[in-house]
Amino acid sequence: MTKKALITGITGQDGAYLADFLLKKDYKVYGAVRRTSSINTARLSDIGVLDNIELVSMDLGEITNIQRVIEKIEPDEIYNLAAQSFVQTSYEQPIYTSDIDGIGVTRILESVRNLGGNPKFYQASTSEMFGKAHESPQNENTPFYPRSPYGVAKLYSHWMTVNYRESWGIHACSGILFNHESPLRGSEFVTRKISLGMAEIKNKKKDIIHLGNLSAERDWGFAGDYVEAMWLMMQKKEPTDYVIATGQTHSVRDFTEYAASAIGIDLEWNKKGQSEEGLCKKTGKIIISVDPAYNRPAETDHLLGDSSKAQKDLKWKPCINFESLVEMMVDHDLRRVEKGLVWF
Ligand code: NDP
Ligand code: GDR
Repeated sequence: MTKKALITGITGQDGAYLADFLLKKDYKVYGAVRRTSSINTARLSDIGVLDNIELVSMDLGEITNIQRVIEKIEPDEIYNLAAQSFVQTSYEQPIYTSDIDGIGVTRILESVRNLGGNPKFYQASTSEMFGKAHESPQNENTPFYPRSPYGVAKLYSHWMTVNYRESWGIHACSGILFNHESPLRGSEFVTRKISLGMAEIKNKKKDIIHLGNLSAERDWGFAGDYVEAMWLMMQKKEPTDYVIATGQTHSVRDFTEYAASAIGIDLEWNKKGQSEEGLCKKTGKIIISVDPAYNRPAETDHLLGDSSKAQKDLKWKPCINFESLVEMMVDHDLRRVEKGLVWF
C-alpha cells in the first residue's frame, strides 16, 4: 500500500528536499503550509515537486487545525519541519519562537496521542541545543546548554518528543541535526548570504558582503544528505534519537574564503582593532566587511557533531563534503543571478 507522509514546513529548505526524497520512494506526500498573503512555493517549484504533492493549510499555532488535518489525511508518518528557524530572530521574537518551536510540537504530539498514537512522528531537533557545548565532538549523550530562545524552545520540544515516546508509546524520534545547507537555503543564513553575495559581486550587482562573527565554527553538511537520515530513523522498529553531522567543522571565515575562490578571488584579511575586512588580493578591493549588527547576544562558538550512532544503526553517511557544498551553492547562485532569477 502507498504510504502517506505529512510534512510540516514543506515550503522551507528541508521540506523541499524531503518531499523530493519521499516521492522517489513512492510516498503520497501532503505538505502543510501556513496561511500567508502569498504562499511561497518557489523551492518546491525549483526542485520540481510542486505538482506532485498535495498542499494542506495548517499552522502550528492552532491545535484544532492540526488535529483536523491529521484526522483527515491519516498519515503513516509525520515529519515536523515547521519552525521559526532563524536563531537571530528568536532574540527579538522569543515568545512567538517558543510558541511555534516549543508548544507547537506539543500540539502535534497531543493530536497524535488523541488519535490513538498512530502516525510515526519525526521532530526536527538541532545542534543549537548543545549551544555552549560541554565537550567536542557532541553526541547523543552530550549535555545541552542552549544559547538562544530558539535553542531553548527546540530543547523543550526535543524532550516532549522523548516524553511522548516513553509515556504514550508513540513512535517518535528526534533528529539532532547539525547545520545543513544547499542552494535552497534561505538567504538570511550565513552560507547562502555568502554564496549569493559572491555571485552578485561576480556579476557586478554588489560590492561588499557585510557579515558578523567570522570566527563562529559550524559542522556544515548538505541538506539532501540529511533528509535521508530523517527517513531512515523513522523506519527503525524501535524509535530513538540520532545526531546527524559530518564530523568536520569550519569557520565562517573558511566558508567565505572558499566561496571567494569559487568566483576566482583570492581573499586576504585585514584586522583593524575590533573590525576586520576581507580584500581581493589582486585588486585590493574590499569585498567583506564586519558589521557588529550581525553579532548575537550570546553565540554558539563551536559545533562539531559525532554521528557514529547513525552511521552504525542507520548505515547513514554524508556524501557531499564541505568543499563540494560551497562550490554547489556558489554555482547555483551564479546561474540564478546571471538569469535574474533569485526567488529566495
Ligand atoms: P526553513 O526556515 O527553511 O523552513 C521553515 C518552515 O517552517 C517553512 O516552511 C515555514 O513556512 C514553516 N513555518 C514557520 N512557522 C510556521 C507556523 N507557525 N506554522 C506552520 N509552518 C510554519 O527551515 P529549514 O528547512 O532549514 O529547517 C527545517 C527544520 O529543521 C526547522 O524546524 C529547523 O528549525 C530545523 N533545523 C534546521 C537545520 C538546518 O541547518 N537547516 C538544522 C537543525 C534543525 P513559510 O515558508 O511560510 O515561512
Ligand atoms: P545558525 O545559522 O544560527 O547556526 O542556525 P546561521 O547561518 O544563521 O549562523 C551561523 C553562524 O554564522 C555566524 N554569522 C552570521 N550569521 C548570519 N545569519 N548572518 C551573518 O551575517 C553572519 N555572520 C556571521 C552566526 O553568528 C552563527 O554563529 C542554523 C538554522 O538553520 C537553525 O534553524 C538550525 O537549528 C541550526 O542552523 C543548526
